[in-house]
Amino acid sequence: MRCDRLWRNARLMTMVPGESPLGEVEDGLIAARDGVILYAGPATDSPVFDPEEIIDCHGRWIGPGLIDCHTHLVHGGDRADEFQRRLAGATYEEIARAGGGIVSTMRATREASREALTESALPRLDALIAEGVTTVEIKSGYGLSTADEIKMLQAARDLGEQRPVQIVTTFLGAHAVPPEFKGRADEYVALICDEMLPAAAQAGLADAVDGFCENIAFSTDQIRRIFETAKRLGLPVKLHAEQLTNQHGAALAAEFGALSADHLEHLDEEGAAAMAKAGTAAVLLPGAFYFTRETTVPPIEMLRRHGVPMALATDCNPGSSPLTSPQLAMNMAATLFRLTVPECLAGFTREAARALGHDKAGTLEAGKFCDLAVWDIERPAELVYRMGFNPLHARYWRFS
Ligand code: DI6
Ligand code: FE
Repeated sequence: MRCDRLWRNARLMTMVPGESPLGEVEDGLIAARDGVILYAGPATDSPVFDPEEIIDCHGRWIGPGLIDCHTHLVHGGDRADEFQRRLAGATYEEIARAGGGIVSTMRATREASREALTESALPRLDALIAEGVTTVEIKSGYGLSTADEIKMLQAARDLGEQRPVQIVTTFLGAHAVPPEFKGRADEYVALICDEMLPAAAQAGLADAVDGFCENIAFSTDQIRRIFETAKRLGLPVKLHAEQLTNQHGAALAAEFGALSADHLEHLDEEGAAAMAKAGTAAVLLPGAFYFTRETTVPPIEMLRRHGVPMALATDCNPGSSPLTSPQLAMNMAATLFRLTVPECLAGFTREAARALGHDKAGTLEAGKFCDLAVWDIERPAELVYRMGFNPLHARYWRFS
């Protein structure tokens, strides 16, 4: 059978659920054509291929390209000054209430052009790519006006033109109430539902709709209105839920069949049960937990007990998680949340794909996109164990 490329002499972590936790294959082979996997499995069971190019992996491990399923990669400026204020004692909530926080990034984002936003996000995207990332979700949420939210989503899409990576975009107009709507949050929500979200959807710029459900952001009633609009427009939803307090946002997200509920430090049993029933994934964000010095750990054991799928992401954003290392995020998930090595690796591959509703990535299987990360390691646990060391040998994204 003709194929474009064939990788041989590889150890595979296919991440296909089965007998071994990572779907390990000792003497593995992958064949791909037109950017899609034709075969991934034991060399002994492989059909005979006639490849254009053969890559000898010399026993290295190949896994699915990593998927960062929750980022705010596109934004103006940074918040290093705010970080310093927090070191001097101010809390995240105090800074947010005093007009800093998300709103200060909003100002910098509004001032930046679409091109400048793309330009400033490229080094962050390159950092992810350098660690084997092949799919990145990017949210809006720092423009907070129709034109500026559209500009952010366009900048995110532009990143996908400039690098060999799949960009998935999420509309997050309900990230914060912009200053011109101070004290009139309901009116801002009406603007989102009547104008912003329909405009983003019509322009084909939103793959999903997100919100920040929190006492310093939007109530469940307000999020419900936005989710109803998303539903009308045929867009899937997800939610920043129970990050700082328990608002019962996860249960609301589950009610709308959300792809994911994210953060979840303050999730309760009812929320977990609702998520399990709806098939809503938990996206855990240890970078934000670490950086904000949160002390309540997400209820991992409860999520396991209910069988809620767990994904991991960097949450790369200037305020609560200036993190561009999925490998460090895996280490943090293990160290701070006590996730197992297979849970960490699945969290950045198979379960991250699920959290994006992406059925063509996240595992090494025939029919999936040929998004591969080749690792110079002896055993998969090294990817979770090391801190600040990147063993990526090569990365393949479909045709490149
Ligand atoms: N939760 C977070 O941790 C980020 N957004 C959100 O809804 C924080 C974003 C920021 O501080 O800029
Ligand atoms: Fe976030």
